[in-house]
Amino acid sequence: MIKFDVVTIFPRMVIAGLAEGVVSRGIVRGLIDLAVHDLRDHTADRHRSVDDVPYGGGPGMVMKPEPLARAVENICAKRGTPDAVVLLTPQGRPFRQAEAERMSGLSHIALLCGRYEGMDERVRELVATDELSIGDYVLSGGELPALVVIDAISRLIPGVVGDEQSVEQDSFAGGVLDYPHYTRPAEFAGLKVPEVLLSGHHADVRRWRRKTALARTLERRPDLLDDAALDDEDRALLKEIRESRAGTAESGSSEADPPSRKRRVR
Ligand code: 9D3
Repeated sequence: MIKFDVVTIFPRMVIAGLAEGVVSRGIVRGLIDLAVHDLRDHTADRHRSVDDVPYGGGPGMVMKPEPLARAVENICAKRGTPDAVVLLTPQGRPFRQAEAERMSGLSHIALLCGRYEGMDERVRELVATDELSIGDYVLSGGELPALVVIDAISRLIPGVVGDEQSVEQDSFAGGVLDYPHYTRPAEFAGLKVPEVLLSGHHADVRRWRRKTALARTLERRPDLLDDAALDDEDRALLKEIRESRAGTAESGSSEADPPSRKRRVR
């Protein structure tokens, strides 16, 4: 059983985001214990203020430290002291699968969602153990990132995802992109499923999938290959891919990605 506590000024947004799918099932199955806390319930003033003007001037508002600190104290008192108190901020280290794997080994994680220009820096100094960002784009707050982090961690908890094999495969793929998937019919809109997938030759299928996965990764996300878990067969396949490409002119097509046949309307 893993415990999550989320602190936010938009509790309904967080609850709605977790009310369906894998996390919801994990909660129903008793594998995940999730509590969402309204930051305004931890204010002390008549107006229930959660933000104030920045010292030093400048645009926007800053989240006050006291309500956030009180919300975390309340979590400690009522739900136990979390193993991690995570601030979701654009300044955080990038949240990746390795981080999800590390955190899936913890028992209790609190997530604090920022809004406005950010949180008073003393929250980071006094209550946070980790600061995470989910990527280099500007969002309006930490709620969607908190949902992303909870989803990625939860699906690593045994029993949360129905099909344990698919979770195993994600880690087995060793940090390369997925291979192309096909289902029936064998021909759709004039496009045929690659012959090898119909052949019943399991070793050939496995090799084709690994090769197309590696070719796509090389083409779209070569950065992933630096950290990917590659074996000798993978390195041989990558050599084949690079060599078959060497003579080919750059034309937006490859064995991983045949040219798009979509008819574009201009
Ligand atoms: C427009 C304000 N920006 C001035 C440089 C700073 C800024 C403050 C707060 C930008 C975004 C936000 C709100 N975003 C988050 O709280 C956030 C976030 C994100 O925007 N992108 C990726 N990951 C995350 S985690 C939290």
